[in-house]
Amino acid sequence: MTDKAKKLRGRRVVIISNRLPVSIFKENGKIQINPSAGGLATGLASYHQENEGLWIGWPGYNPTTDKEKNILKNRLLNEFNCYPVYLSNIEIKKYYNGFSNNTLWPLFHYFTTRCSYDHSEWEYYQSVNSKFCKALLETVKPDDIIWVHDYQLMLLPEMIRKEIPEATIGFFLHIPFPSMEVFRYLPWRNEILNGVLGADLIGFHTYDYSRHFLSCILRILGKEQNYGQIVAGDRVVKVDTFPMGIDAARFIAGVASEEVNAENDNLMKTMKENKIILSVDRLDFTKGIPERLQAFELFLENHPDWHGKVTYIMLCVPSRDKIQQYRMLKKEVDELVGKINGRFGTPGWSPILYMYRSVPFTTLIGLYSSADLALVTPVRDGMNLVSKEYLACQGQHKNGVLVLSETAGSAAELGEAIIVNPNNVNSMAEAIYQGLTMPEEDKKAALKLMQKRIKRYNVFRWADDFVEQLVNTKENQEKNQQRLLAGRLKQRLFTDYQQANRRLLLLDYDGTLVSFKKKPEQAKPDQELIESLKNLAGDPKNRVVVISGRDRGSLSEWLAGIEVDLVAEHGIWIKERDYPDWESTQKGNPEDWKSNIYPVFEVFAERTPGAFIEEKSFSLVWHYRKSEPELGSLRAKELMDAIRVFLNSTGLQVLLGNKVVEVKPVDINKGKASVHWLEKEEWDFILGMGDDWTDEDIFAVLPEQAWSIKVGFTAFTKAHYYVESQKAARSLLKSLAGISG
Ligand code: GDG
Repeated sequence: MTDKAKKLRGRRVVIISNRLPVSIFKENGKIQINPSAGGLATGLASYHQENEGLWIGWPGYNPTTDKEKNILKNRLLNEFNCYPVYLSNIEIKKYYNGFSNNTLWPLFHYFTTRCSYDHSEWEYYQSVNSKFCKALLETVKPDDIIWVHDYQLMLLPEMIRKEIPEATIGFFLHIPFPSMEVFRYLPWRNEILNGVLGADLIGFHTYDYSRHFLSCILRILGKEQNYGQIVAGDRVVKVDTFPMGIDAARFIAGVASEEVNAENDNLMKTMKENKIILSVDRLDFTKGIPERLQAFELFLENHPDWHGKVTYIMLCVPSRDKIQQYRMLKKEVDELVGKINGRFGTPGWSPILYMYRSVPFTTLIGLYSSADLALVTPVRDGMNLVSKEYLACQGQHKNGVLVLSETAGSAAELGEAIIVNPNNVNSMAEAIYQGLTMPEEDKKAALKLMQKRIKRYNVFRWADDFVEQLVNTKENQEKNQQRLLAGRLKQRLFTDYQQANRRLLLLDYDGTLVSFKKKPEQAKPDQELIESLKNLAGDPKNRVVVISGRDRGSLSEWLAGIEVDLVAEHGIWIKERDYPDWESTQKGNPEDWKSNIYPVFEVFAERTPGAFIEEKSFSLVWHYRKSEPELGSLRAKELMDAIRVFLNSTGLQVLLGNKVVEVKPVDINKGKASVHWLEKEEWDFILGMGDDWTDEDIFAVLPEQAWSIKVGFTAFTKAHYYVESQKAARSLLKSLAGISG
């Protein structure tokens, strides 16, 4: 455990997932509490036991009386550190079998034609998520670290955030996050994304899933990311990759135990000299079971010399059998197994030994340790812990081979396995042959490398890593919070302003005074803004400068009659309030360079739907606000690279602004323009406010004691303070105007 994680010992980790790590059963009228099956429950249970946190979830059983509910609640709390959320039959039908497993599960695994989009199931999904939220509120303590798990509870982070704004919340998705093209099918896509964004840290098994999520956040919610950081209100939310591990030591110790050795001896007696192929999965359409059976059949067909010498033990754990599609899959698998055994079996040999049930842990690791080859070939799988568990159990009795599907999350870490396309039956059949005939040294070498990784990044490292990053993210947020211009800080600004006699206000226009519009010419000031600026500029103690990248014409027209100073085209033109005319800070003829650059801009505009060119007297601007955001930013970067070649020793520069690429003379920037006013007088109050990269030049030239204010949060700025939105910037100016008036 890392030092940082040790420091967290004082804080309790509260895990919330659909299922508890233990399930309640009633057998012959007696209550039994057993460990739950499934990747999340088995993987995290070891971590939970070690940390003595709290786990909130459904125990798989619904007590009928309040008395029974309380008795079981107390037992779960005292014996297992678990807190139950009881779900009614209709809730299980609609929220669990319905929206979770009939909508999100198939959609996130790319089975789009299996998805149902049922409004009443969506309503239950919402109400059950709020039921989990209520359960948390009943038991949460102020310093708890809350860790929400998986696709059944994607609305929960936002719900908790509303109730406890300062809470530390992590969210981890155990299944794949699909690409934008698939995710967008979901009618409630915005709600799901916003739900998850209530967390401070959002984790996925692989980089691809993180990438898909960030792309959806950009293209559906319009939120940009910066190194996996997204601004949600006044919080920076972090998205990152944490490939889940297993409790490797538990498996390794298990293999050495007497109980498992006895199981192995029995198995070996039945199997004689036969090689054992093994697969272990929940019976689910994502696991590629029919395709795998077809591959085994083809292997037997192609390699008759292996008949009677190999047995495929197929362990399928019953799953979601209330759903029609799962019952149909069960029928298909039963028939395929019957067909293959009927076709190749002999009185002394059944090619497939099919178990449709759950087995005890010792039997499971007995199977893992004695199998010569494991077939893990899901069509899609978030991670797949079975592949790691199998490897952990190998090496003591045998050096087994792993045949692994490229679409399992674990394939990203287990590159030494025989990697297959789960839909390519031919290549899977060949992989079985290759695995069974592989030289011992090759098997051993591959196994060693993979085992080393599995032991190192185990489930404890994984969970500590997540929790540590969550706490770091929260600490960073708190630091940022101190820079938010609100409360006492805002009051101090007002007092400073009130007490000053010579005040300078340097204000950006688009994104600061007015919101962004699809067309630049639509950004006219409204009456409220005109009033605020008139009041501010009318105060004899004030000098108000509007510093914009816009052309002279628009600024003169829109701000006519207000006593403000103006800067156009980032400082190419200056108009002081007491003079009627604009003055140029530039010499030379811009047409010379424009004729070279314009055609390049044009080519990129043609290749990028929605992009267009704006020509100003001393600069050229390529806008992509109306383009598809990912294509736009890709093209913007390409355009910058293409332009740079022309700019060598021309005295020009290319800048990436807010959805614009701009070429203009090097010595022009808003900072230089600001200096013009900064040097005019001994100011005793200076405020600079802007939202864009180009406004960073203003912040850079302001003296230390000035109020430099970024509009909208970003982790990377030279400004000392920030306001959360353009609306907040306007409201701040209105308050200052009120003090003036
Ligand atoms: C989800 C994601 C992701 C299976 N049969 C028995 C048994 N198991 C245990 C295995 C393993 C777990 O169940 C299955 O885990 P997987 O990871 O393979 O798959 P899912 O249940 O679909 O889990 C998956 C996982 O969450 C974690 O993030 O990897 O992608 O779909 O631990 O050992 N255990 C016992 N008897 C059995 O018969 N005792």
